[in-house]
Amino acid sequence: MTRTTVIGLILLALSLNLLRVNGLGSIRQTTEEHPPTSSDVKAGRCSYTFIVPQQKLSGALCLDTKAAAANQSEVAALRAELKRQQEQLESLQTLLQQESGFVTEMRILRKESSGMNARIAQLYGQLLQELIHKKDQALEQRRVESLLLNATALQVSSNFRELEKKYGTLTSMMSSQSQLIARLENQCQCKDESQSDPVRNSEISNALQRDQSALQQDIPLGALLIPSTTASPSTVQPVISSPVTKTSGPWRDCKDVLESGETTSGIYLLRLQSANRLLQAWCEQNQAQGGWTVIQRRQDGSVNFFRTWEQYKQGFGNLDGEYWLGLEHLYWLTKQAKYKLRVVLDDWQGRRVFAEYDSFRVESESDWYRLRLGQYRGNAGDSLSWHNNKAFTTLDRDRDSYTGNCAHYQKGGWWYHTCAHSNLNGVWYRGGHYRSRYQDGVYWAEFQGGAYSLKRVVMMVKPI
Ligand SMILES: [Ca+2]
Repeated sequence: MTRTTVIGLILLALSLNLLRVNGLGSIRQTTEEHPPTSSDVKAGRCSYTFIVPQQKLSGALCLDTKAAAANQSEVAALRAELKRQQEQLESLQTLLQQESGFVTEMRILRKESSGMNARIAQLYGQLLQELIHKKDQALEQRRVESLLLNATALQVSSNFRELEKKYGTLTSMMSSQSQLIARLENQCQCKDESQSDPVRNSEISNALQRDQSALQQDIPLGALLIPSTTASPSTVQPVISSPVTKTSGPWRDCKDVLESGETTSGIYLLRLQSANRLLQAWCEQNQAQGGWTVIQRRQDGSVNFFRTWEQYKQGFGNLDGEYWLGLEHLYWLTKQAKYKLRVVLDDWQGRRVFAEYDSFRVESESDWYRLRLGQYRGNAGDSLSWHNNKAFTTLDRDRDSYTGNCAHYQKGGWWYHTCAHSNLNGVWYRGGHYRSRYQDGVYWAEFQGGAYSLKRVVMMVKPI
């Protein structure tokens, strides 16, 4: 039931009440205006007294004035009540009018609300459509991405097959290069030393050494090709070369040679005690009072020092050029007596320095030709004591303290630690400062640093 209906019912009830009150008033009024009856006469003064038998009261009664006064006050009260109810009626009518205003306003609001509902429904429809559209777009995008991925996978697969082919070619070329090196080395052993071309030898050997570096650095295949000439890069074993000694020997070492009156530097035949083996070595008789047996020399990059354990054990190179005497020879040589080591270093600016150690020997092969060094003196700086008591490491025998193989990175065998303060068996770079991924030059860190490849280095020993 609406508010308006309720108010209407209230008004109806009030009107009925009013009618009831008015009716009663008229009845009572009628009673008041009723003409005086015989009882009114009885209420007046009587001059006569009659004695009549008591009979039952019948007919009209005399009106009591006090009661009449009471009825009048009741009427006044009813009128007041009537007035109050009329006022209430008026206020209710006013409320009813206000309510009518509210009703109108509510109708307007309802109308607006239904309009808004329609708008919301429309927007919802649009939104739904948009969502469906986006979903379709996402599906389409996924489809395109899938197509692209498939295409990429095909491309990658194709590239992989090409790389496999290239790898096969590379492996084949490496194999043929190894065969070529072996053939060249064999030819070199057979060839007369006097007919060899030192300049050509130097170039080819350096090329070989660089090529081996290139193999580690993934340089394209073309860079690995070397000229198929018959020139000799180096020898496996030290080779006899000029000058020819006047006396026959053999001697224990180069100090023995000097003491026997041979004061010319050159190649001499030595017989190592204990081992009772013969070998040739260059004797340096002009520097530092002479008597020095040269165990290693670098001067022009003519010999590849990136070699295997077996080659470092037996020795390699040219006795009048670059060479390594051999670890096994070093072991027997330094076993004969107490030797000292002298390292002579020349840079590309003509400066010469030296480092001397008051004792030097290497252990046997069973102890990996471990280095045993004495006290340093000299003006080159001490870059070898850090390597004291370290085993020898080559490309194929890793005995260094580094997780990887230091010989692999530094391109030569040495008594590596983790890895080196010096490596005189690295790549001979022309000009000093060199560019390389690794520190693989011929260097002595305390003299010119690790990124400087020295021009000439000699390692030599002499009994104390
Ligand atoms: Ca290692």
